[in-house]
Amino acid sequence: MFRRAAGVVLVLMGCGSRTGLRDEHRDAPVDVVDASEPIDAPNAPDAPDAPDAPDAPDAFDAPDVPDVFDAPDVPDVPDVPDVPDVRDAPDVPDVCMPVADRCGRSEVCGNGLDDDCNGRSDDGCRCVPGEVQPCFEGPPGRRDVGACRDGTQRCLAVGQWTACEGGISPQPDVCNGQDNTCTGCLTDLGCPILCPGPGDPRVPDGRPFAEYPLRGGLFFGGRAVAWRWTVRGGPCDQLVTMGSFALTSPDQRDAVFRPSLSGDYTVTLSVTLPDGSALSCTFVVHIAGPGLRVELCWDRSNDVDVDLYLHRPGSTAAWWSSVGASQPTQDACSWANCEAVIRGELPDGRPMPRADWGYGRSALSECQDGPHGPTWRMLGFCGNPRLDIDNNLSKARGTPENINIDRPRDGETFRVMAHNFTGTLTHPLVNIYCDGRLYGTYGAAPDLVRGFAATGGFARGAMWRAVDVTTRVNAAGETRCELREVHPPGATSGYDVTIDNVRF
Ligand SMILES: [Ca+2]
Ligand SMILES: [Ca+2]
Ligand SMILES: [Ca+2]
Ligand SMILES: [Ca+2]
Repeated sequence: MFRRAAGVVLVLMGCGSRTGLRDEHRDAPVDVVDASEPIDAPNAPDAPDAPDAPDAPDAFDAPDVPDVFDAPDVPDVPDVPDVPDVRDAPDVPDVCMPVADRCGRSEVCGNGLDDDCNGRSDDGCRCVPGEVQPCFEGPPGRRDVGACRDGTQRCLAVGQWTACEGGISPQPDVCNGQDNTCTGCLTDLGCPILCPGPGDPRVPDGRPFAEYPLRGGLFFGGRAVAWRWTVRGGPCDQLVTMGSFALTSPDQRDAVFRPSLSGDYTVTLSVTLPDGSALSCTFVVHIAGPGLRVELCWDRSNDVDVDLYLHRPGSTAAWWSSVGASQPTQDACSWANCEAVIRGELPDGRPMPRADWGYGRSALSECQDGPHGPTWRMLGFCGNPRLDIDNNLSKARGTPENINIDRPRDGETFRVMAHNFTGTLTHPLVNIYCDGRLYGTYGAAPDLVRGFAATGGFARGAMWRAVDVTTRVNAAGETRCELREVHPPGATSGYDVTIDNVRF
């Protein structure tokens, strides 16, 4: 503990007054967005002019309006591949044929669909606790049609799926440029607000730590008296005080969203018109970091220090050489050997070598906008593996913690462990993202990790071995993951939490 505290002080002295993630956000240059980011891709539309343009209602017809506004004007666009029961006469070509709902008599398991159209996807199906799957809680035929978009559902410890959360399911239609009913028939002509659906170039994928401009003028070109942006994030955002993102100028036409984690973020824009009426858009922004991203958060991230460890594949060495050891072994990536500044020490007092598992270093673009960006820029590379955020209550608090491997190899297995450094009882939560998709979440309510506290001060204390992650990387470099939750030795369920036991 003392050694580590001293290390923290050194870091602070050596690297200036970086007192927390929030300060990092404030200090970041406003124009960080550069041409390499997807937001500014060449085909991204420009924001229409200021909202007080004299011919505001006609703004969408202006010649410089991006093409995307014209897309919804085509009434016959929806491609209806298989409509088994065509009720309308075939001699009415101008009437849009809604997609078939494809409701069945029974639920089909494992597809994330509500096959029997009872309002719940994969209800009654068995699943592996902790796993997460994409899901859609509308009629199966409307999945990915119009505004509809998948959410995710996670498997509870009882082996059943939660409700589908975070997606967009069919809604009564409102005039907003979207096919809200998700039937493939868009009737939204001349609407005052034009909301984006999946795949819309106005809402490209983003990357962790990169600023994501939210430009209200892309969606509403009329006169407004008030703007309001809200963002809802992933599983950790229900737990940590600072959340997985920062949102600046949320009451302006143009706001900036800055995510620190992979995953799907639900963004809502609300616009108040001069007559007091309101319009709104809700859409999903996908933030995709490459490779494997392990994220840890806990419910007392302001006053309890928990540390994330990722074990080197091909080794089952203990996490520490002994219960009384002051430094972890080098077979894991952690605060000791994976941050921009190395804080771990060898027995002779020299700094621990940086974790190197043979992947090569990553380009600066992977980490330079993160909380340790200035130090990584001085080094000229991003570590790989790398600990991007260490919530250690001095440099950062109220944040999640995460470890990334930007380019993992195929077929390697990594064990994820959380260590309660402070010792005070808290409930940790681990999320596993691969190529930006959430594959698993462990420790979320109601399946809290129990007994994650240690008496007796700063011995090795409470450790939770959460999950073994096996990476599947194809020839194109795409990463999928297979997860196996870790249970106590000999058990087939339950969390593997130990006190003062440093075994793998
Ligand atoms: Ca199903
Ligand atoms: Ca169902
Ligand atoms: Ca609509
Ligand atoms: Ca920590």
